Amino acid sequence: MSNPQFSKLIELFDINLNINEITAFGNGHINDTYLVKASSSESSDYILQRKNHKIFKNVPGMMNNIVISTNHIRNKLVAAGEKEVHRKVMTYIQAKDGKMFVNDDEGNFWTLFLFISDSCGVESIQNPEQAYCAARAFGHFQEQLSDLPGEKLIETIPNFHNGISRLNDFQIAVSKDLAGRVNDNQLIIDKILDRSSDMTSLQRKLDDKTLPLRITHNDTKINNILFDRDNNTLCVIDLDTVMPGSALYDFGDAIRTLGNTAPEDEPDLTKIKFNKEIFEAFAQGYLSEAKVFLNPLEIEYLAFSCRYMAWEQAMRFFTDYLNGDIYYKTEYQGHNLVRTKAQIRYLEVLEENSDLMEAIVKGS
Ligand code: ADP
Ligand code: GN1
Ligand code: MG
Repeated sequence: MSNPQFSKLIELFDINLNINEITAFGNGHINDTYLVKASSSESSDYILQRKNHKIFKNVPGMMNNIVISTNHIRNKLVAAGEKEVHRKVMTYIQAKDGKMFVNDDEGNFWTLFLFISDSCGVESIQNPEQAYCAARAFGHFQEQLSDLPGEKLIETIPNFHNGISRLNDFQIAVSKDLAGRVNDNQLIIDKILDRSSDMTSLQRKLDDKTLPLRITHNDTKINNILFDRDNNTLCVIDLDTVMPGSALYDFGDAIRTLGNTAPEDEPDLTKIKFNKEIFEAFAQGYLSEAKVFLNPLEIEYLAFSCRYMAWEQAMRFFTDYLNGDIYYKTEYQGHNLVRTKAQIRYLEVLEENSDLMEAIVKGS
């Protein structure tokens, strides 16, 4: 898309903005993100984002979720006398027609939100203090939304972290074998299936309501938190998947990236290790915020949730590989297979450390 086309889209939003430049930004796997720099330093910068409507099939519903949850958090921050509210919660800009998105000629959905200046995201955790702060931010986010009635929010991706439904999608992908990739990868299939009965127990406990549904973030990768220059957390971003879910998804998904000494697509499996100090700091930080609303069974399942999210993610990457790489952005041929192998190795590492993790949670 050319700059005049971007400018035409931005004009549809309800702001006055003289644009200096628009550049591609961030490295998410789903949406397309652009930084919109204002020509005057007096004016704020913005982020223009094309939402992936093949994945988020109900963008208006998703934006409604985001408005409800950010307004809920904003009201609390204002009531608490917070001075820098726009740095502590995301601010989405309305279009001139009152909607929270605009459409281009091809039917794509675009959203605009305030760029939080002097902030940075981190791709890999630097030290236990940072993990403690990140955990508090995710725990606090859940706490801020804990009194928001769940019925108000839709499921932006139905059954997003439902292990039974994910397993079903995986089994369909294996039986269809659309890309002819099953034969070479039987060991991976076995490793996923061997654990399926244990792993789907989480969903069974949600289905019979032994575990509660809450409003959760559902994509708690470390790069979905913004820090300021002094390493303090500012706010949780990437709110597309905020919807009813289990608190365990957020804890487990954060440890999926934070607790791993290597990136999620590390090809050298010997580099994948469990970072005990980071896990300890994260568990302490999370529980310092979340102990007030979690029930005992949720706390008991925290260490398990880390294995669950690694298993689920391995299965999601592999399902996409079998389907011919149609969901996640990939950087090279076989990227999803590399991601799958790295997630499975990480899952094995977590299994080797499960007693230690249980003990750390108990002591936190
Ligand atoms: P994706 O869904 O593709 O992961 P994100 O919404 O997470 O996209 O945005 C991509 C990156 O852009 C983030 O990792 C972060 O570095 C940066 N970013 C997102 N929102 C903001 C914001 N409001 N202010 C500053 N930077 C942001
Ligand atoms: C996607 O959009 P991004 O990169 O933050 C995915 C997550 C996965 C993650 C794996 C909507 O997150 O669920 O855990 O990739 N988001 C969606 O890196 O599927
Ligand atoms: Mg993101």
